[in-house]
Amino acid sequence: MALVFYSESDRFEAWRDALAEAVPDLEVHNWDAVPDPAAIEFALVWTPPHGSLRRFPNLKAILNLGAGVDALLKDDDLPPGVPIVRMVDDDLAKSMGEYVLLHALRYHREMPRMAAQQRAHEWQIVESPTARHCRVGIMGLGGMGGEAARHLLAVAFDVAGWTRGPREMSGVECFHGADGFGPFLARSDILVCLLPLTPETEGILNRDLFARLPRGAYLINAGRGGHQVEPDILEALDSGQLAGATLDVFRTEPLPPDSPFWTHPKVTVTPHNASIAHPRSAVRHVAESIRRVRAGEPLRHVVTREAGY
Ligand code: NDP
Ligand code: OXD
Repeated sequence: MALVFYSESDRFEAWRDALAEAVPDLEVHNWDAVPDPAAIEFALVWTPPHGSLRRFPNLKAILNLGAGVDALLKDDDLPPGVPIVRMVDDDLAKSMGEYVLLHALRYHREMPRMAAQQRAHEWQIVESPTARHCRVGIMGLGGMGGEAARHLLAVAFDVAGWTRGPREMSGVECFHGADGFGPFLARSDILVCLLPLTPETEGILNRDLFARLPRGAYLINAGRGGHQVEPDILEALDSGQLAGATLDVFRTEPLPPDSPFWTHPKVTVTPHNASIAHPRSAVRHVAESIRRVRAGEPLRHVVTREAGY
């Protein structure tokens, strides 16, 4: 059995070594060094070139190196019928939980205001209520959103989630679908976007949505840049409808040097590193998918191509 690897942002050697330990009898080949394409049964990839996976006629599974499969699904020439498995990993989720908790606490404790006061040598006491008085709304309660919710609940934020279909999660007020969207937004002092980018969610972070949030709400987007209507974010910040935004993802990445987000006083930019899959932990998920294929067991975390996630 053999696996081919493609990524411009993950290290082949690190994955090769992790796989050698986790699945010792698996042959692992880098993209440009595949001796026999017909022997390849697994593709472990992040945004391979358009149409290129067709080159492997015996693929049994495409294993995505990230949780989001939007970039992969842009390829309209993927091998038909081959299951696509998205990345699901404990460390990946926990890292996202930390990111969301960090920025929610920063807003809740008004750290941007404290920083401005410090720059102005201004000693002005600002009282923060405890987190249970702060309502956080998470768009998407999957692997990422679910773990973000658990991190926020651990410090007693008042947490709600919004999903496509009905969901239950202990301690979280759950909303779903179009009917649930308005009430969900109306109770989100801090809005967190952890949706996948799909035809339904493209451009969802727009002027209409911001108008339905409490005035002075905060936005944390670690989903995808494609969720953002970026001029609408700037407009909402400038009008005060949004008090601040923490953005990990952008329409164009890397963020161009002349983007107004870099210097906007109400914006925190992070370079799409809210959470990154590391082979030392994520190899378990890859090995488990391979084991399942070998054992003839159904794969888990398979993407529904039509839904886009
Ligand atoms: P999952 O597939 O586990 O969860 C997706 C969630 O989004 C589900 O709760 C789903 O609802 C909900 N959802 C999907 N479509 C809609 C819709 N139209 N309306 C309302 N809710 C919807 O994905 P993950 O949690 O693993 O990942 C989410 C995204 O996070 C990734 O696609 C990626 O874009 C981003 N990400 C970003 C990272 C970063 O570093 N910035 C790192 C990792 C991921 P339901 O439960 O009903 O299916
Ligand atoms: C992912 C990401 O989808 O890193 O995993 O964005």
